Amino acid sequence: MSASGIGILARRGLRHTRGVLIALIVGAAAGGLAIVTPAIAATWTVQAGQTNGGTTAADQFNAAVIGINTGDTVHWTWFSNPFGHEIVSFSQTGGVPDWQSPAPLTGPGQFYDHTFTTNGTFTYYCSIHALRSDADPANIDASIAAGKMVGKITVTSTDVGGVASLPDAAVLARSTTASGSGGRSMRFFVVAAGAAVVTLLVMAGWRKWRARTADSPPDAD
Ligand SMILES: [Cu+2]
Repeated sequence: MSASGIGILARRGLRHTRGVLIALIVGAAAGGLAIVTPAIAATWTVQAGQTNGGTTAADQFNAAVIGINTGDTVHWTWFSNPFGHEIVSFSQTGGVPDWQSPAPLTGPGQFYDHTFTTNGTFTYYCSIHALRSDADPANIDASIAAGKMVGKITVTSTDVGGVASLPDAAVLARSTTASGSGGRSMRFFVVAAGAAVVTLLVMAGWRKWRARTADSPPDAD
């Protein structure tokens, strides 16, 4: 093989190494995004025994209508009424509620948590102050308007950089935990910054590759 042939092979090898390096960097950035994005789930606090949309004692849920992301947790806490509030899902399997607090919440510090892992609209009621039929999806909006102790949760999947719809944002601003809302902004920031880095790397790699292809001597041997 001629000296120039070896030179061309060496150049090709160098180009190949750079291509692999750029691919590794892009892959690592994309992998980082995949790891960061699903790790953050929010917790939404709903006060049991507080006026819907208000701050005073009442046999209602303070955030009767909320929108959350798949994987988020709703955290019901006792606010008022020593007779207690029992959180029960409208949906049932074989006559048994799909989820419910193990016992009524009857005093300060008592809570019930449920994590929503599938998309959909979920309704629930306090079995001490409302009827199951009040939480029927056909009646839920009228029941909430009438001040009954029922609630509705809309769960939507998380798109990259997206957040859940917030149908009752004014109430949620008051009842959402700081870590929840902070987590959302941070997740959006990380995804946006990561996407920008990946785009820049791909553009730089493409430009370099084109420049080198144009410069290369023709394969004469
Ligand atoms: Cu109740």
